Amino acid sequence: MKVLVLGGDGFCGWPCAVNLADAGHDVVVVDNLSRRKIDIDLEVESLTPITSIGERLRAWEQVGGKAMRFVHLDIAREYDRLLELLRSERPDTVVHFAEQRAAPYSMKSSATKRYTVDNNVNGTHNLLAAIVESGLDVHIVHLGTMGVYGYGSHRGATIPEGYLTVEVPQADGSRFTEKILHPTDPGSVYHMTKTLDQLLFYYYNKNDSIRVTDLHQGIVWGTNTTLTDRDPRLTNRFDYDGDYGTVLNRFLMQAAIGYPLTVHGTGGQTRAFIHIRDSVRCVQLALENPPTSGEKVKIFNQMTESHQVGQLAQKVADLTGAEIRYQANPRKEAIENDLIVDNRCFIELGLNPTTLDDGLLAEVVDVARRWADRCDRSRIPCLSAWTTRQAEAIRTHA
Ligand code: NAD
Ligand code: USQ
Repeated sequence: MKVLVLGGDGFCGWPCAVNLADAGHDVVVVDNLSRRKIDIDLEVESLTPITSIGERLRAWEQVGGKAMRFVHLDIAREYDRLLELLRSERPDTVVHFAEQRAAPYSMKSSATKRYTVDNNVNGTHNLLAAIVESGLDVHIVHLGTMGVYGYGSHRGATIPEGYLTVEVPQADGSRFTEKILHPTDPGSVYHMTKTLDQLLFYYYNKNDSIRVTDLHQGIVWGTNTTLTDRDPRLTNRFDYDGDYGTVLNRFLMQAAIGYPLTVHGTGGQTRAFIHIRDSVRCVQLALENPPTSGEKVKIFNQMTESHQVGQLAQKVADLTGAEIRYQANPRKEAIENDLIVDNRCFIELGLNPTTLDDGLLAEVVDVARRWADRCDRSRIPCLSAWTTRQAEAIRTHA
């Protein structure tokens, strides 16, 4: 298959692009390198040293992978070039990772809120409009988030894969049932953009029969896959800072450098997780099992397990002897929540979930130890506060 990987230089996108090329697909990586520029602005770097995109692609070709091409393009701002790219490449599938993906970054300031909305919503809409204008039949595989469902109380209900069957009462006392998009409840401006994406897909699927698979992905942990491990120049990025680092990788990195594990609030927040190797595998499964013509948007919950943040910290502490430090929560989020998730679609397609085993956790700690001297400890605290109230709480507890 001919595949465009939008955002293919990023944490999830790079190992995915390499995996698709290895599976024999004809891959074009499309990225505006904005993630690398944000690192420069934030004065922080991936814990693992990553090479330039050019070097990555040369290395991939040299170690025996099927060559990939690179197109430097901003999908949110360069509509005409995006359309031209679709017309010239005529892809079967576009895998769409190209969004600003950090909730704390999205909540830093009005400027980062506006950038996140402009970038994410325009990027997704440009892609949809360009596919319609091109007249091509392209399958979009989009990386969405479990966060669209929200982390309030689901009162013990299992979160279905995208759609909820509801009963609607009528004036005459009768009821009818309908399958609707699961209500959304975003917890940050970033998460809100993903709920808007979902609506854009719904509309373009209904109006123009665009084929879409929307992957509601949980928090990705781990760093390399067997393919990015093949050569140091292929190494994947490892975000650890307070804006881009995600919780489990942060705990593992903190344990590696002897920094107390930063649990927000009581640690009662439950979240969905998936290892990077499974994330890569899921994207391939989604791409190779497209919706049929006229089928409504396919929504898969791309996660393998749920964990409470405090329990994760305890598990890492037990494994490494790290200390845990409870912090004022910079986010406005439920202190505690349940999270039961249906993920049958991928299991039925053959996903064999990688669970949180000690060996894999230790592997991430080893990677972090190896690059510990690249860590800037001053960048570890999460300082992006959701409201002035949270900002004050962080200041008081500092
Ligand atoms: P990332 O920031 O590492 O990668 C995103 C890539 O997209 C970057 O290389 C960036 O330069 C590029 N990009 C952003 N805006 C662009 C634009 N307008 N035009 C072209 N390129 C652009 O993020 P990631 O962790 O790889 O996440 C990828 C996708 O997966 C995101 O959409 C994110 O919401 C989703 N996701 C990530 C996680 C996670 O834990 N990392 C979990 C669930 C969902
Ligand atoms: N948390 C801590 N300590 C930390 C960092 C985070 O306790 O040092 C807590 C947060 O308060 C939150 C939870 O851990 O309750 C998860 O935070 P996170 O930064 O790991 O994840 P999140 O902000 O939800 O975002 C990440 C990705 C995003 C993706 C999302 C999937 O950055 O792109 O969409 O995970 S999900 O969480 O399922 O919505």
